Amino acid sequence: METHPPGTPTEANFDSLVGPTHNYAGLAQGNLLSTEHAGLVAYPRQAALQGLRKMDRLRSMGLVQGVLPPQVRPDVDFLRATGVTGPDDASIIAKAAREAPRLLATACSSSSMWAANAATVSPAADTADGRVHLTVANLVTNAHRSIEHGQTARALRAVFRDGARFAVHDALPSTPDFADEGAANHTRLARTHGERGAELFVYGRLGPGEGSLRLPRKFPARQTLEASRAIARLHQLDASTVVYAQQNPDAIDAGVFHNDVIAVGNGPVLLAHELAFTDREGTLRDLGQACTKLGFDLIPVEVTEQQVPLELAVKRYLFNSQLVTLPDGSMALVSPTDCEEEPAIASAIDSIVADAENPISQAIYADVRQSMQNGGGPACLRLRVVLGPDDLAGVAPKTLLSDALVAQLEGWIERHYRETLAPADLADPKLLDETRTALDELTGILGLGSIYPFQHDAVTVW
Ligand code: SUG
Repeated sequence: METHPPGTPTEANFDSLVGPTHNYAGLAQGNLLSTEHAGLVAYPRQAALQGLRKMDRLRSMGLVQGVLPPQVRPDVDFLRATGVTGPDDASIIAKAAREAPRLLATACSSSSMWAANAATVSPAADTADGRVHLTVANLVTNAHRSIEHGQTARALRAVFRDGARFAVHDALPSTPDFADEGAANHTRLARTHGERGAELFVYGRLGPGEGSLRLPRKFPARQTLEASRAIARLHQLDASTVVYAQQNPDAIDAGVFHNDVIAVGNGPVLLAHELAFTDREGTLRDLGQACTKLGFDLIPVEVTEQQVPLELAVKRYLFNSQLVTLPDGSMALVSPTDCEEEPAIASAIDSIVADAENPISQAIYADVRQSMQNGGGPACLRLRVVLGPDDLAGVAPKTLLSDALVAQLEGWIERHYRETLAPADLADPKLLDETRTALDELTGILGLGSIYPFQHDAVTVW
């Protein structure tokens, strides 16, 4: 199938495969679904297959779909760095299980599966040097996520391999001032994917010495304005089409730990809950002006508190839907099945689809329940990258989903993933060997070369 007219830039979605250690440890403060499901038995094989089916569904709709590799877990280097030492990996894992189970869970998290947090991406049309810029997110707010960025940078450089087309920036300094969660707090509005766009950066707090804001009281604000500004500079964006907006602190306290839990944009459309931003009117005004400057009208689609209370939106992840442009130019909203099952949300989606004022003409439901129970919906699982034809040629070709790759990955998941993983299973030293074996094979399937440090450590000293 022709996925887009030749020569036209398109948006590719790169989803990360769920890792073999997918589990429920309740590690993410302020993420209510993660807290609620702590201690549950997880189903890693099912989780990975759910993710793969969602990717394949999008591909069948004519979209370009890519695959990102998971990370090695448990991260034994993290355990060593936090003082859990021993003569070999197995004894370090055993010691952590005995003496520091929370650290072991931290080292085991498969959280890199939420690719929306891998990086912030600006397409070539927006950047001064005409390259696609990606800044890896430092994810410094949560320990289990702060250990992702080194490997994420290696993986992204292997996938977006042509340096003439892509600039992959290392994560910002890992300090609270530069706390950054990647594309989850960034939205791009453009008439079409290939044209210049307005970039909206949403932050929860300021850096020190920058004045004061009303802040959330219960839960952390994971993104700073300072970090967003640094990314806009690194990406060489035109300041006149960049908009910064504060996330509503009450929404953060209600469980909106990322902006993509309460808003999603695509093309000229911004679908958002009315309580998403501190200054709702000012944000829409600034964004509207930036869009006008670029020659198109912003199409805001707002959901009111009366239609869908914030609490329900957070529980069912309406706004964590993927809003995508189909090859015929219309848009589809890809929502979690959890939305379809909740009448108030299903009816809000029906009204959005029926409304002729916006181009959203289709609702599609994807079952990503295993990820949802950790607070990750369809939009969390993907990193959007607008690619022109030349950019596409600079991507590692075997990471792009095809019938053959789907079949290969299904087989790979069936062979290497456990059916269940209970909290106590994290102590099993065999998990690390299983994960390494699986990932070693995966780098071959995806044609990525040796991107994991263990693939270079040929000699183990016992
Ligand atoms: O960072 N959950 C992730 C979910 C990330 C969702 N991403 C976006 N909204 N883009 C987080 O809160 C839970 C892990 C655990 O509890 O085991 C977790 O990390």
